[in-house]
Amino acid sequence: MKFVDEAKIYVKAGDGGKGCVSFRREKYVPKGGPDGGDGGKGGDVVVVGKKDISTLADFKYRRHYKAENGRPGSNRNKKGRDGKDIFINLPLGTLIYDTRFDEPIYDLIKDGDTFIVAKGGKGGRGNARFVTPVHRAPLEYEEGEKGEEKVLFLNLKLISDIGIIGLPNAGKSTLISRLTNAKPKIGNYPFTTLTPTLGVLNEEDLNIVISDIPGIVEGASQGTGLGLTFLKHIERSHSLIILMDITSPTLYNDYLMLINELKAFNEDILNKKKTVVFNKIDLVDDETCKKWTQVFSEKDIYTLKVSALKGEGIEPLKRCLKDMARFN
Ligand SMILES: Nc1nc2c(ncn2[C@@H]2O[C@H](COP(=O)(O)OP(=O)(O)OP(=O)(O)O)[C@@H](O)[C@H]2O)c(=O)[nH]1
Ligand SMILES: [Mg+2]
Repeated sequence: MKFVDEAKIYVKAGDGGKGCVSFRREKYVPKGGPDGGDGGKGGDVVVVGKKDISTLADFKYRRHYKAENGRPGSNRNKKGRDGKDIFINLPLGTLIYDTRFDEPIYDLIKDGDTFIVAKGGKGGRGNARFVTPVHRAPLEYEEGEKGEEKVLFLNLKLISDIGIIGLPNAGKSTLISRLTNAKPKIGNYPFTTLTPTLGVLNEEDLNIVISDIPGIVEGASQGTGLGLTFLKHIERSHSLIILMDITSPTLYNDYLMLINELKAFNEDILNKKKTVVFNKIDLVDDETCKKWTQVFSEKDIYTLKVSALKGEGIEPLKRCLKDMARFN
């Protein structure tokens, strides 16, 4: 299914049912008392967080969500039936905005989380409720309250502990498939990954969620390549793996470029804990590895070395990720 991470939908809660005006008719009782029942409540529109949904793709096709209206009250003090609620299932990490306001009204984080995005209207009162000692035969009743209606903007920002970022072809997808249960597409060409992927690394008592996003190229902040829109999916990660292809002759400049693009997107991202990892060490000699380690350490950047393909260095990396997760 196509990955979609934004959508706009219209939601309308049910209107309350109208109150009833009625009088009891009983044999031998010339004038029965009022017995008009209240209207039922309108159904709510409720959003539900679902861990098995990963995209907002459904909302490209269906944009209107209406809950049922409450039924009118009837005679013999019978209350109208309440309208049924309607449930909209959303992926975890969906921020929900009422388009009239800037701040989100809710952030769906946990599986099974629910939130009422539009409240159903209250049912109107029937005439039986207007009786007073001096007002025995009221004709008053209330209309039901209108249900809320809103236009919602849904903005999915995936929730992961650790995000993997790097240039295209650095081996990000190979690494996530080595560390977790994720099985993303891997290819020897740039932009193999077109949509973010989540995977879970189970280590002792920890479940560390890792995300793999499309590669970032120079000028991404200006829209080159796939741009930077996918970076929003690592905004919530507490730490980052910056994965570098050690076969690049311009490794340190690649790193600076990446940092610049991140900065252009959102400076806060640079405040996250970062681990720089050199990948593809199986393709270079020890000299090259030492040289780059030195270049980075002179800038106070500590680096780990792995071969995501061959599995070398993966255990130390896992230990490091575990510590990052534990002390975040
Ligand atoms: N020799 C070697 N090749 C690797 C290693 N890691 C990844 N590769 C290869 O590098 C190529 C790119 O790997 P991917 O995992 O698709 O890279 P990516 O960073 O996800 O690329 P994009 O999704 O396009 O940004 C593939 O041909 C991998 O087999 C490694 O440690 N050693
Ligand atoms: Mg990839």
